[in-house]
Amino acid sequence: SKFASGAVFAGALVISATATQAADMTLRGASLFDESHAYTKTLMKFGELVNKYADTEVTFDLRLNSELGIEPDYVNFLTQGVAIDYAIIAPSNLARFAPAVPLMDMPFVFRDLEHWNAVLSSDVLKPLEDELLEKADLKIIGYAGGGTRNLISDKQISNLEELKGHKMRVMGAPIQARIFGAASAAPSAIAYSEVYNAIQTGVVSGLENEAASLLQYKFFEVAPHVTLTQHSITVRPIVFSGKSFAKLSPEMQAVVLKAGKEAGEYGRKVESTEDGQKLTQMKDAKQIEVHEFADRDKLLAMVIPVQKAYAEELGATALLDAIQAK
Ligand code: MAV
Repeated sequence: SKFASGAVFAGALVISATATQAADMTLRGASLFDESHAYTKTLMKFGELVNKYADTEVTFDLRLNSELGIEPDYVNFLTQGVAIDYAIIAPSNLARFAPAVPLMDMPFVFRDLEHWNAVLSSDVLKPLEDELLEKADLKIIGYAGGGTRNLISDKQISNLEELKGHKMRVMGAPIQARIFGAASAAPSAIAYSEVYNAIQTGVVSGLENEAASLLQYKFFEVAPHVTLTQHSITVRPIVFSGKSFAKLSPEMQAVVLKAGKEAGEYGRKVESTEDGQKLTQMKDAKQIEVHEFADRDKLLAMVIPVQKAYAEELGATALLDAIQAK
C-alpha cells in the first residue's frame, strides 16, 4: 500500500537543556506527499522560516508520504498532543471536532482565485479558527492551498446528464456528500488511502481532487478522465497542536505564528502556479483526458440552497455572507 497505517508514538515536542547549553528543540510534522508537492513544500518552508526567525536552532522532523497515516490520523495526534506538533489538515477533515470548519472548503464557496485569496488574506475565518481552538485545541497558524479541485473519473463526464448517479468518493465531512448529492451524483465518504483501490475494484467510479495530488497518487491509472467542474479551490490550514504550542516560550510562539502565516502565503503562490502546469503535464503525457463541463451554472443553482441550509443549521449564515462579501 502507498499509505502506512497511523503508527502511534508519544511525545512529539522534545526539549532538552543542560546547564551549559541552550534548549535544543525538535518539532515533528507529517505530510501525505513527497517533496514535489506544494503541500510538503509549504511545511518545509515553515521549518526554514522558524529557523530564520528564532534565536535557537529548531530541528524539524517532517515525515513524508503518509508515513504517519492520513489527515484524520493527524487530527487525532494533534488534538491529543502526541506523535506530531504540526500538519496540514483539509477543513473537511476537521468536521468531527468543529462542524462549521468545513465551510472553508465547501464546494463552490469561492468564485475564483482572487476571491479565495481575499478570504485567506483577511480575518473573516477567525470565528472558525476560534471554534477549532476551543473544541479541539488546534491552532491554525496559516493558510496554504490553491489547487483547483475537479472531478476525476473512470468514464467521461461532460454534462449534468452524465453526472447523474455517478458514484464518487468524497471527503468525510457531511457537507461534501450533501453538495455532491444535490449535484445529482452518488457520493460516498471513503478514506483517502482507500480511494485508488475503491476505484480499481469498482466500489466507486471516481473522486475529486487537485492536479498535484492526482499526479502524486496516480489516480489516473484507474480514472483517466478529468472534468473541469472547478468546484473548489483548495484551502490548506497549517495546524499546530495547542498542547505543543503551550509548551513553547512566548518568543517561540511568536516565531511559529509568523512563520506559519508566511509559509501559508508561500504555499498559496506555489500551488496556484503549479496547478495548471501539472494538469498540462499529465495531459501532454496522455495520462489524462480533460473535459469541459457544460452545465456549471445549473450545478451552481442546484447547490446554493444546500450551502445556505448548511450555514443556517450551524448558525453561520452571517459568516457565509461575510465570506461571499469578500
Ligand atoms: C488532497 O489530496 C488534499 O487536499 C488532502 O488535504 C485531502 O485530505 C485529500 O485530497 C482528500 O481528498 O482527502
